[in-house]
Amino acid sequence: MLVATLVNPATNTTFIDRFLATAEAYNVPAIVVFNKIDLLTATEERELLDAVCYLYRSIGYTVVTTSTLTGEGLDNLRGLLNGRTTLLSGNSGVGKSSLINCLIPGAELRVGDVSQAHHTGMHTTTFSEMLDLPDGGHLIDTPGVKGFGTIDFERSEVAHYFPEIFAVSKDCRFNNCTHTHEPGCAVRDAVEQSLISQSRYASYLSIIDDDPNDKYRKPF
Ligand SMILES: Nc1nc2c(ncn2[C@@H]2O[C@H](COP(=O)(O)OP(=O)(O)O)[C@@H](O)[C@H]2O)c(=O)[nH]1
Ligand SMILES: [Mg+2]
Ligand SMILES: [Zn+2]
Repeated sequence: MLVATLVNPATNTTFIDRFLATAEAYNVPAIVVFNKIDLLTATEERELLDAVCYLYRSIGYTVVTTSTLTGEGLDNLRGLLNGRTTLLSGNSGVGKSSLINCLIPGAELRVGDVSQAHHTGMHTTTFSEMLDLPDGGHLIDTPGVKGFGTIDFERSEVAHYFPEIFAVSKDCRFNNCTHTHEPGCAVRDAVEQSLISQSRYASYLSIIDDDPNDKYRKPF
């Protein structure tokens, strides 16, 4: 489960796409949670939320929108997590620990920034930790992730981990098409026709441009 936020902080879409591509590569089902929706009060912000939810749902991902403040979306999330073991990932400050505190009464994970961090005896998210969900299943809290490399990806297989790009790539003229410059590329056509999102295509390009020696240091 990737926890993301559109504001405070704004999660980079490349980061979301790297996470999802890595989950695809290892056949781990992924869900995306957009948290802190209570902060999205402006019309443009609500429209952006609708657009990103639509984008990732149209690719086939389960997307949930939540607020740990208002409780919106939490029942939905509970239903998805029930009886399963789920690892929470996402940038620091998006509300992973807050979500766990809502889902597991008594978990009392420490939330917020370091300045609030003088409560001895409370948990800090400096290591991964597995907690029991009240109705069965487990949650694994992880420290905030700053970057997300794409370990062990061959340049030619990256498209396999973007389901909508992979589907369209069957129509490329060349079967070894990298979807960057080749004539008759169905993927670039689909991007031009807005059938594939610009941001997803940009994420694809950023992964195939990764320097294999520098995969852990990308600031995404
Ligand atoms: N407005 C708002 N703030 C939230 C929400 N969830 C968490 N926060 C705040 O965001 C900050 C970081 O939360 P935390 O759970 O520590 O994030 P983590 O680093 O991902 O574990 C804290 O100040 C929380 O109170 C939410 O749904 N809405
Ligand atoms: Mg935390
Ligand atoms: Zn192509």
